[in-house]
Amino acid sequence: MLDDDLVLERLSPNFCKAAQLLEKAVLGGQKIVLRYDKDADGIISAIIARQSLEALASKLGKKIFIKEIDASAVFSLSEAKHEFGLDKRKFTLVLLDHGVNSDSADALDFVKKRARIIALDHHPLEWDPQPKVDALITPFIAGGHSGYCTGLLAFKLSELIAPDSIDESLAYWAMQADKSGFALDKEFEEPLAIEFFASLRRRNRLRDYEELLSDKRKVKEYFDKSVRMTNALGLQASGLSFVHEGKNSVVCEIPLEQVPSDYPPRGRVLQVAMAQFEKPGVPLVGIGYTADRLSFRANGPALKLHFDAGRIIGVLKGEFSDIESGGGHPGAASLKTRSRSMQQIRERAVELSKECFE
Ligand SMILES: [Mn+2]
Repeated sequence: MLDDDLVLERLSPNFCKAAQLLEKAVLGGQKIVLRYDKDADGIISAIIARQSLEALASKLGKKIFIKEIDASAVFSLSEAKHEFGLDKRKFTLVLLDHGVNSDSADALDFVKKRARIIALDHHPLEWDPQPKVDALITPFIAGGHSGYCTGLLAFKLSELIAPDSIDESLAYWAMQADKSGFALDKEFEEPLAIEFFASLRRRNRLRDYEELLSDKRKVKEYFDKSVRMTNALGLQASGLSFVHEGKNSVVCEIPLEQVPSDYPPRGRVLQVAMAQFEKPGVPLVGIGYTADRLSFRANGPALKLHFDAGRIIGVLKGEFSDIESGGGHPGAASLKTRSRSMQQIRERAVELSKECFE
């Protein structure tokens, strides 16, 4: 997979370091903790990690001790204390699809005293986490971009520790889930089915996901349910939208308050809602909002004209001091704020978006 890719080639020493550490951990009978973000990319990369580690262990004739933790995208100090405070023996922690943003610094410091840390992540880096971890695999230290999703990174690592142990499809599902440019054109049902399944129960084991993936009927059922749910909420939201039609662009404000906080992802509901205002070749920007969150999505023609949602979020952060966090890419970005100012932020977001097409 992507054998001549320059970014992956530049990351090769990091991949090797991670592979060495994992091999050492398996040989030494050390516990390995897989801590993964609970979205399709995170879950899939954890499945890849577990399967390849098991293959490695059986190749080495060793027993393996894997602990799974499904997590939110943030790794806080209190979580680190709760999860690892009682660990006396050295272990190896693999962070998948989260954990190297600066918010995680204290957690990393806490864990580093008792563990070797390997981090695979593809979220934009606003600082250098390398001193805090033992092996860092992120496209952003090698001139890459977030299209190198964690499922892809985990697959490349599996090629080192246990070649041919992993079904390539897993990596392609992850790429589709995270809208990577490396994804195949074919639309798979598995990514949505995995996310839907993840939302059903507070805690699933990786084995439960593997079981789901081996049951094509269940995959189809969950996929259909997910699509129906997202479409219904999206249509409802589009009916409540406020649409600004410019001469050569459309910007719409879409309320997402009625979307449950756990599922489906608001971004996907926003996509469905804004698609109702799509006109062929016309730049379209959707601004979804709740009381404290605002997110952007842009269509292809808008991106062609260099619309950049991440840049607009940057401008808004400069103008509104009560925006707590925010960022993203040209086509998808979001921010979180204290609710009082949302009305003004929304107005300004519309203004800045329209300006891009004048
Ligand atoms: Mn991801």
